[in-house]
Parts: sequence; structure tokens; C-alpha cells
Amino acid sequence: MGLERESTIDIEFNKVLNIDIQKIRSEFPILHQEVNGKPLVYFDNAATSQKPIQVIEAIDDYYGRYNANIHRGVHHLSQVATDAYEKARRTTQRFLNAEHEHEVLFTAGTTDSINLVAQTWGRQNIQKGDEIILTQLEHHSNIVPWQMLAEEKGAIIKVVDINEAGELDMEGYKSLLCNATKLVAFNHISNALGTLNPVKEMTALAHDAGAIVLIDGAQSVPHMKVDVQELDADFYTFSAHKICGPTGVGVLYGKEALLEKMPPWRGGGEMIKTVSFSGTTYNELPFKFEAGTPHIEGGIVMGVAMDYLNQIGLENIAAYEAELLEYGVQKMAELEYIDFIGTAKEKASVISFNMKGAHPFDVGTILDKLGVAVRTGHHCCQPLMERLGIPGTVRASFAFYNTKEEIDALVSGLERAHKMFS
Ligand code: 7TS
Repeated sequence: MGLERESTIDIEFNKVLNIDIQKIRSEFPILHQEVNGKPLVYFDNAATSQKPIQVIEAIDDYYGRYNANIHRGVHHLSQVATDAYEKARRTTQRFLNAEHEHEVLFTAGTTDSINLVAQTWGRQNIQKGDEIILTQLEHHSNIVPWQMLAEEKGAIIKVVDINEAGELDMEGYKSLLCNATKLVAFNHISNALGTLNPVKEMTALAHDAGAIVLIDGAQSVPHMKVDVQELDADFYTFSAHKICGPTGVGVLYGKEALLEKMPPWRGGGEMIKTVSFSGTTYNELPFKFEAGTPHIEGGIVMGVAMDYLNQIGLENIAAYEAELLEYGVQKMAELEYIDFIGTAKEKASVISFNMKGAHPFDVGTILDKLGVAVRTGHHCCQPLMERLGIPGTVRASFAFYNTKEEIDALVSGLERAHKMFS
């Protein structure tokens, strides 16, 4: 493919951080380019992560060596592809520490997973007057599917508020929980502010009230080890593209007892046991929820991406990114014209901010001219922006392949931008 790398992932552990950053960076070909004549600094990792050569080569390998449809062919290629796809499901089971392999459904991503739960569990279990609790921190994809359901069923949506630091108001949350609460859905880490939510405690409180819990893990899985059994999550969702895998594929974890009782959503091939015009019977888990030819290469390569993260070690990734966050906050705090948006005590490696007197979009445009990629705007969290009374933020989100030198480039970019605006 003309993409060189030094060797396979055999990390030389740095004594302090257990991470060999130069080696890791050499495995991400996209990072080694100039944008607008400057070295690329990619700080839009919350939107999507970059892909290591192991992932890129695995896509090539699938199409070059064993592309075939799965779960149906007796022929060799189909069996190889099926084995690889189902191996990825086992990898995912271990990645999340799910009790059973069939509790892992492959979907098109977080958005698709949440819609699946809303349209199956939700339509079956939510009735008029029932309450669904969400939070001010949610991404649109953990709001709109519930609004659509609530509208159809006559259910009520209640929202947990936040404090000035962008942390959830836990007392407010407790006061919202009641007999009418049927579902609580919240993210593990906020994409807009980086807040790490106390999801284990929130889940236990919801269960005490008799409610089911969906945790949107789109932003947590890339940064920390997640154990769905320890959290006691009923549903847990994430997208492959944020963990160095491909777009268009992701995961819905669900407890077996819930998934068994849920009706299927999409009908078609693969999800059936028998079809006749007098009646159709459905396949067992997980296939009941996987109609049609899936994103075969995507599922397989998502497993490769998980192997890659596991080899570096999610604990090492979390420790390294915590250093980046601390460094970034410290450097940016020296710029008196920067307002941090979201200063939670427990945070992932996301810095959302605004520059006094400048629109976020203009700051982002100047940073782009300097090769620094950030996201600007509402980050698909319009209700949160409304709550904060701002049009949007500039968001720098770090990954384990970023460096302190890149943060220095961001800071000098901000100094340049500030001079232009003052
Ligand atoms: N939930 C959270 C917390 C997210 O951050 C995102 C994507 C989604 C759900 C939706 O994921 P998808 O893969 O189904 O699209 N967040 C972002 C972001 O912050 N910037 O771009 C996409």
C-alpha cells in the first residue's frame, strides 16, 4: 500500500508513562503531513479518531484475501470471513467484559444502537405518562430517538441539570427518579465538555427506582477500560470510528434477559429462523437484530482496532491522556483571554473553550490555517449550548498519539488568533 511502518505493535514501555509515543505515531500515516504548509496537529479526536496502519492493512487484507458474505456460504472464503466476523464479536465481548458473546450486537454505530433500543425496547415498554430521564450533557443522538418515542407514546422527558463546572446535579437527578421513571439514558463522557459522569452510581440509583439504563459510551470507550458488568449497564453503546476503527459500524451491548424479550427491529435476511406467508419465526441472539448483509469488513476491523488499543493498554492510554489534559489546561490557563467551558473534576482529554471577543468558528478557521484541526460549534449538543448561553465552543480533543509539542502549537496558534482579534 506504500504505507511504511517501523514494525508491528511491540510497544517499548516508557518508564514514566508506559507509552512509546514516537513508535505509536509512526503507525499513523495520516499524522505525517502538512496542512496549509504546517505540520498537521489533529485535535478533533472526539469527532473521529485516526487509524493505525494495522487497521488500514486489515481492511486491505479482507478485500484482498477473503471477501465473502457471512453466515451462509459452505465455501471456504465464506467460512473464513464468518470466523473473522464472529471472532471480532468475542473480542468485543472481552473488550467490554460482557457476560455472553450474544449480548454484543453489531450495529452501524452509537446513533444506530440508541435508535434500536428506542424502537424495540422503547416501543414495547414505554407507555403514556411514563418518564424518560436524560441529561443536559447529551449528544443529539441520545435525545432525538427518545423524543420520537415519547411523542409516539405520550411519554414525558425529564432532564438532569448541570452545575457551573459542567458536572451533573446528582441531587437533582435523585429528585427526578420516581415510580414513573422507566428509562434513564446518559453519556459516560460528554463529547462537548469532557465531563466523566458517575455512571455506576447513576445506574444503581436508576435500578433502585426500577428503571432501565442506557449508557452512551461513544466518548468513554476510546479513553478508558469499560466493564459493563461492573457498571451493571442494561445497554451500552459505542462507535468503532472513535476507537481507531472504521466508520459505519459500532456496538450495542444489552443484557441477555432484555434482548431476549425485545422484538426485532429491521426485518430481512439473517434475522429469521423460518419465513412463510403464514408466519415468520426469528433467529436467536444476536442475529435477531442483525438483518441483511452487515458491514463485514467493518466488524472484523473493529476487532483489530480493539486488539491495537489493548496492546497499548487502555490504562496506559488513560494515564498518558491525563498528562496531556493537565499540560493543555496549564498552558491555556496562562492565556487570560481564554474561557474554559467545562471544568469538571473528573474529565477526559477534551478542552472546550472560547476566546473573549471572538466567535468559535473564526478561532477554528485561524487554527486550521496554522495546521491545527479542532472542532467548533455546538458539537451536536444544542440543548447544552442553550443551557450554557453560548453559541458554541472551540473543542480540542486529544488522543494517545498526540503530544505536548502539539499542544504548544495550539497555544501559539491561539496567541496568533488573539493578536488578530484585538
Ligand atoms: N454520543 C456521543 C457522546 C458522541 O460524542 C457522538 C458523536 C455520538 C453519540 C454519535 O456517534 P455516531 O458515531 O453514531 O455519529 N460525537 C461527535 C462529536 O463530538 N463530533 O462529531 C461527532
